[in-house]
Amino acid sequence: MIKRLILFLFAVVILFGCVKKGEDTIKIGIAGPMTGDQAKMGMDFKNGVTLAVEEWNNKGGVLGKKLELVVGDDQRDPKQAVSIANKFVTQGAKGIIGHFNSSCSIPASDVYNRAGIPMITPASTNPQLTEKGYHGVFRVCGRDDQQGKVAADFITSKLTLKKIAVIHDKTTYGQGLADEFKKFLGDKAEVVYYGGIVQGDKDFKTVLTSIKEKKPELIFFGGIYPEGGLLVKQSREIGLNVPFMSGDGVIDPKFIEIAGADAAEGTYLTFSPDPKNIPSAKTFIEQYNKKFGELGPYSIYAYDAANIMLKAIEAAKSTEGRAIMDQLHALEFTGALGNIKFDAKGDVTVAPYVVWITKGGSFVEYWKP
Ligand code: ABU
Repeated sequence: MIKRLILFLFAVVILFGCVKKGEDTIKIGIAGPMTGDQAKMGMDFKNGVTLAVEEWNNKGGVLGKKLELVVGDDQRDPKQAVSIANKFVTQGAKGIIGHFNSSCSIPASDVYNRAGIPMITPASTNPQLTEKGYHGVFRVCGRDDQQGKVAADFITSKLTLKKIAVIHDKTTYGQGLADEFKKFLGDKAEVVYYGGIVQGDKDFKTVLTSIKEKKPELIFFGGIYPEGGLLVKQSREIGLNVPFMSGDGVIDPKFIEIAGADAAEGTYLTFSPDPKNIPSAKTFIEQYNKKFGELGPYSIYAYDAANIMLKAIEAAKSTEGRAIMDQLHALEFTGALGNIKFDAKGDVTVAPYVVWITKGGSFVEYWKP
């Protein structure tokens, strides 16, 4: 009997200890590809969110509690993303920053929605994410129906090209962006080739040779930098020297590294304007450079997304999911990128896409619609 009582008391002490420990911090999940060929994107997210969380913790945290980051590596795999999402739920995360790939954010958002946990993605641009009508799903980036239109307008009105080859990587983002681009081209240009490649493949010379036979004036690619870089490199190697254009999934120094600076010269990319020209981004950039080096394309988006989530928790005076979501919908946030306000779907009210060009081994802003 006494033995049983001791065991019972021991269990109560352990249980109490766990609950107490869990209540000491507010957990924020950060999800993206932390390993594999897109790890640079995951690490950019993690760095941006880490900086935000450290700043809040140095000021005492939120609601009198310190913040604790829990990191999930989805390896850009939708199944892994769902598993990470379920793990965050079990761990008691109160807000999620992620994921990077739309193909991960969309299925993971089903899990967060069921669990009543708000998520803000810094980078998932596929329209379907916020078209599901989930109250707690937000993005601080734009959408591919906005980005695809800017790319199509640039090609038809600025470059005035008429014969376009369109390639995508068969992912939700890549194919989605290619389709939006094609839709906005309409009858202003002829799509002489349309087809998909497989993410992770390394040799695209067969498909590029087929494209060369169609004599396109430009190749548009919907996908991410590992394949984007190889497509540019290999198209130059087979003598296919037409301009190459892609979207925000390609605008990272890794693209130039993979393609080679000479091959990448003159490639066009749609993305938002350079944060270096945004006065409110100055302090963030200095701090980030000091701690992590050069900004990645989505580092500042991850930083703002984390700050927005934390401000919403503070304004809600609660870590209850619905209360945080309501604040995310109601508030206007002033971040490193400037003012951010979400519409009823959870999209940003302003998404200013511009066209960039690769010049001398760097990216520079080139054209504004
Ligand atoms: N938007 C760039 C790549 C991430 C994604 O939407 O899949």
